[in-house]
Amino acid sequence: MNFIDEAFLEVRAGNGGAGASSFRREKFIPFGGPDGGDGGKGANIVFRVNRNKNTLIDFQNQRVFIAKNGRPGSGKDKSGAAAEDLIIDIPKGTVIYDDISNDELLDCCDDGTSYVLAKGGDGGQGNARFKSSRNQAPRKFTLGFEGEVRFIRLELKSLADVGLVGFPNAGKSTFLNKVSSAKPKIGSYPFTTLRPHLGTIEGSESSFVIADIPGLIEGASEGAGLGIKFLQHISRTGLLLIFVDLYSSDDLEPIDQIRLLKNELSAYKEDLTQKVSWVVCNKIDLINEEDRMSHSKDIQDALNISEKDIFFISAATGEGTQKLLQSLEEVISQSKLDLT
Ligand SMILES: Nc1nc2c(ncn2[C@@H]2O[C@H](COP(=O)(O)OP(=O)(O)OP(=O)(O)O)[C@@H](O)[C@H]2O)c(=O)[nH]1
Ligand SMILES: [Mg+2]
Repeated sequence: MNFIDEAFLEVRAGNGGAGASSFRREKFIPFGGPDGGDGGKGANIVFRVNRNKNTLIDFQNQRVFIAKNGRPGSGKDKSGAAAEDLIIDIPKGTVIYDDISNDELLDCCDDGTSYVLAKGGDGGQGNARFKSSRNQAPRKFTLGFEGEVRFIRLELKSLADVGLVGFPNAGKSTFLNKVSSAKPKIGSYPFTTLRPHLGTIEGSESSFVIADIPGLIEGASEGAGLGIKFLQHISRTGLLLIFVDLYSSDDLEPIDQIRLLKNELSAYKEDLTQKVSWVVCNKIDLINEEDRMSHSKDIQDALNISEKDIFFISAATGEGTQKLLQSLEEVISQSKLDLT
């Protein structure tokens, strides 16, 4: 299945039904008076968060949504029926923008919540409403009001606690496979991962979610490789793990990998270098203890990072991963506590 994380829609709420112009006509009642009822309200366009959806792919086929109009009023003081709301299901984590002003309209984070995005027009008034002492037989009625029309852009942003960033082949997917039940594809070639994957980690006391996204390369912000569009999926995470390949086939030293990755992160529209980030040096099974120590020292000196923010792991064998997960669980549960 394709993974689509952006969609452009036109939504048109229903118009209100017209009021009626009608007079009572009954035997033996010569001046029956006006009895035209009001029109019904047009349908709202409602967006509803649906936990069973995880992509915006449905909106590839349908981009225009038109809700029903309210029914017109009729004689005998009958109001027209209001039209039923048009409900559009979207995945949790969708952010809705006005595509014309670019304003953020809604951030749909909570399951099951519904939002009225375009209001249906009110119904018009029937002639019964215009009766007065001076005009006992008005013919006047009003048309219904038009429903709101909106041009919107949907952006799906994953709701993960931790994001993995690194060059292709650094072992991000291998790590997520090892520590969660998510099964992103692993490959010894670059860009094995083509879309974000989320994995839930069951810690000793609480659980949290890690997002694995496609690898970044130098120039990604200018479109190289798969670009930096996928960074939207880590833009809400509280913490980033910068994955470093200790056995890089490009012979890029860990500090150079980190610098290049940070350049790309800073080019994203929400400067992601402002986030808390830890360095995860992967593939320790392929290097000796001495090299490990010297890499640790180089990274600390060159990037002014404290030793506790650098982790050495082997995603393949699992060495070091438990310590990393425990530290993640601690800071995440702490930050959740701070928020409440
Ligand atoms: N020896 C060793 N190999 C590893 C380790 N972690 C990953 N690999 C190998 O590195 C290659 C790339 O792993 P992936 O997990 O697909 O890398 P990725 O970072 O997800 O790559 P992209 O999806 O392309 O961005 C695979 O051949 C893995 O088997 C490790 O800890 N030790
Ligand atoms: Mg991958």
